[in-house]
Amino acid sequence: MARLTTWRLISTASALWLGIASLAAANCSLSVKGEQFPSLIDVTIEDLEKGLNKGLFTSVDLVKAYLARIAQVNPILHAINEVNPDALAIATDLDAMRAKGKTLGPLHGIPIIIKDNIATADKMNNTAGSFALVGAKVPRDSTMAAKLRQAGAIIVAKANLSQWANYRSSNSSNGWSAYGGQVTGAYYPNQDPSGSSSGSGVASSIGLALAALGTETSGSIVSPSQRGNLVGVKPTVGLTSRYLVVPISSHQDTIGPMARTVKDAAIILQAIAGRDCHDNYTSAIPNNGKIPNYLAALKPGALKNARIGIPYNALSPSASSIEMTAFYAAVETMKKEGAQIISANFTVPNPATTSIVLGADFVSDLAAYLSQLTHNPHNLHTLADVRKFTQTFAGEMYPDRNTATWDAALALGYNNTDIRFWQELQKNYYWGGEGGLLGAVERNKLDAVIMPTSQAAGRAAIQGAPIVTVPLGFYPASWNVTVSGRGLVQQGPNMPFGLSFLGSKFSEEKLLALAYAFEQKTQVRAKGPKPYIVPNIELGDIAGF
Ligand SMILES: *[C@@H]1O[C@H](CO)[C@@H](O)[C@H](O)[C@H]1NC(C)=O
Ligand SMILES: *[C@@H]1O[C@H](CO)[C@@H](O)[C@H](O)[C@H]1NC(C)=O
Ligand SMILES: *[C@@H]1O[C@H](CO)[C@@H](O)[C@H](O)[C@H]1NC(C)=O
Ligand SMILES: *[C@@H]1O[C@H](CO)[C@@H](O)[C@H](O)[C@H]1NC(C)=O
Ligand SMILES: *[C@@H]1O[C@H](CO)[C@@H](O)[C@H](O)[C@H]1NC(C)=O
Ligand SMILES: *[C@@H]1O[C@H](CO)[C@@H](O)[C@H](O)[C@H]1NC(C)=O
Ligand SMILES: *[C@@H]1O[C@H](CO)[C@@H](O)[C@H](O)[C@H]1NC(C)=O
Ligand SMILES: CC(=O)N[C@H]1CO[C@H](CO)[C@@H](O)[C@@H]1O
Repeated sequence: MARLTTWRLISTASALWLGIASLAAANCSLSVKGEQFPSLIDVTIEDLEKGLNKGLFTSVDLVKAYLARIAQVNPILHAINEVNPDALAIATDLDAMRAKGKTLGPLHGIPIIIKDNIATADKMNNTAGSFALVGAKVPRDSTMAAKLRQAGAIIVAKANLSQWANYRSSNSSNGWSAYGGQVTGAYYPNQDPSGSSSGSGVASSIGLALAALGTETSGSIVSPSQRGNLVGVKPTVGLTSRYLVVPISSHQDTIGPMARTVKDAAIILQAIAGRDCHDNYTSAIPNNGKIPNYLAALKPGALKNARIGIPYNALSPSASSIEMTAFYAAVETMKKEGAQIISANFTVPNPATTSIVLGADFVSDLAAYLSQLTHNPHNLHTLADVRKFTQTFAGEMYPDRNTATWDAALALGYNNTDIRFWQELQKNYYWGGEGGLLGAVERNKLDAVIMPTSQAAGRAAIQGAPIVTVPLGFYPASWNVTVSGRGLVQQGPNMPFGLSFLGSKFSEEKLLALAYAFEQKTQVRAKGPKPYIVPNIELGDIAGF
């Protein structure tokens, strides 16, 4: 009963204040200056580039449209923490450049949203969702923000997230942060958006910008990507710089794109990948740091003769039958496309887990991040300081949302310089290496391993290997709703899920090519059900019909 009421409230609110998809059905606004133009929920970088070059609209129009879309849905979805007060001014400058015939590349003048743990040296805060960091200042842009700007992208907003990238509490919820509230997904009212890049996933899924950046330690890009019917790239640790990104673990953290198409994800990855003297893990990038041309690798025929492994003994026996049925149908599709499907069992299918690596890394890495702040309003230098702040600042909702993850990390009594940490790290490297993904790839000479995205993240997290997730399917429209402790819908009608391609380190070029071929063949995103809530402001509303 309570559930019904909530649903009805949201539906009414959507219809009255926000305009749901059906209100836009006249399609006037899908015309811009007399030309048909795709909806901002479907639009690609190529579409936007064409429209900008033709003069159908400007980047200023684009920013206005996206800001209006954010304003329409954010009171319900809480996907955005802050919008960039300088976005229109930046767009004006980029428009002027374009008018003079100069562009910085395919992202020139394209609005992108970044997760609120990737710092910018501008008016926006970098909070990780915590009041502890509101008002804090960084010495310069994070390398991710700087690279986006160098490529001409407009950072239009910061996305809400599971607070501290889901590294604080044992009883919080996906997508909740003290600073931004509770993110909910766009495919069903009160949908669990998954996390921790929850707002990035929602923003990209309904077009609050062209796409978004997320961060992943274990699952935080691929999981909200699948819940938003998205393509998510979790790059090899070290392909993208973590400089001035609020950390969990230097051994596992990575930053990647969450987009609606493989092509868009590849273009964004191209812009952000690369060596950075501020993050020495990037020195592991092969070929002297030269990044492959990801876009050129995307060929519809890439599945032909590809060697695709399935670690049957590592698939969960309790997995959802809906997801597994779609997974095996995908295997048949790949066979038809000429792929060789190879049984590639892991030698350690069910490794023990350790919380020590992340805990000890966090103690060290958080302190290192805090030490770089040029303004630290609450004078917080260690995890112990942040914990104390969190337990005493009312807005942090302690103890309703506890600090159990930090309590455990501090109870270790050591950090990642201790021999006990290194012993645990070696176990991870074995489980993810020879005993797991990397061993299976090497023994079977695979191009990739595939798994349902719900089961993939941990298999690549512990040794820093890459994953690309693509849309795979949806729960049926008649599916019964299941709800978590904090009232978020876990499974429900039309909720999307994904397929993951996992591979050896720095094999993104290959994984993107396979994901592209699968996407082009199946078109799951385009053919599937639409989100229940979609902003109805389109470019025509801003630039003129
Ligand atoms: C409006 O556009 C959508 C998507 O392009 C299309 O499915 C729908 O049929 C159109 N509606 C009208 C009334 O033209
Ligand atoms: C950043 O936080 C400060 C509060 O310290 C606030 O005044 C400011 O508006 C925030 N910036 C943005 C862009 O929201
Ligand atoms: C990066 O630098 C740190 C400290 O200077 C060092 O401990 C670590 O081994 C280096 N890592 C890599 C991958 O080079
Ligand atoms: C792989 O694991 C599956 C499931 O445990 C098992 O049925 C199969 O025989 C194994 N294959 C090989 C080649 O060992
Ligand atoms: C990490 O542990 C070492 C050895 O105990 C200590 O000297 C150092 O201060 C610790 N660093 C942090 C950030 O806890
Ligand atoms: C979360 O856990 C803390 C104890 O660690 C407890 O006090 C609090 O009530 C819990 N919150 C909920 C909603 O159960
Ligand atoms: C949905 O729930 C109803 C009532 O509990 C049950 O009869 C039905 O079998 C369920 N449907 C599915 C698809 O699980
Ligand atoms: C830009 C925006 O809508 N920010 C909101 C983020 O969430 C907090 C808490 O719900 C609001 O106060 C902000 O206005």
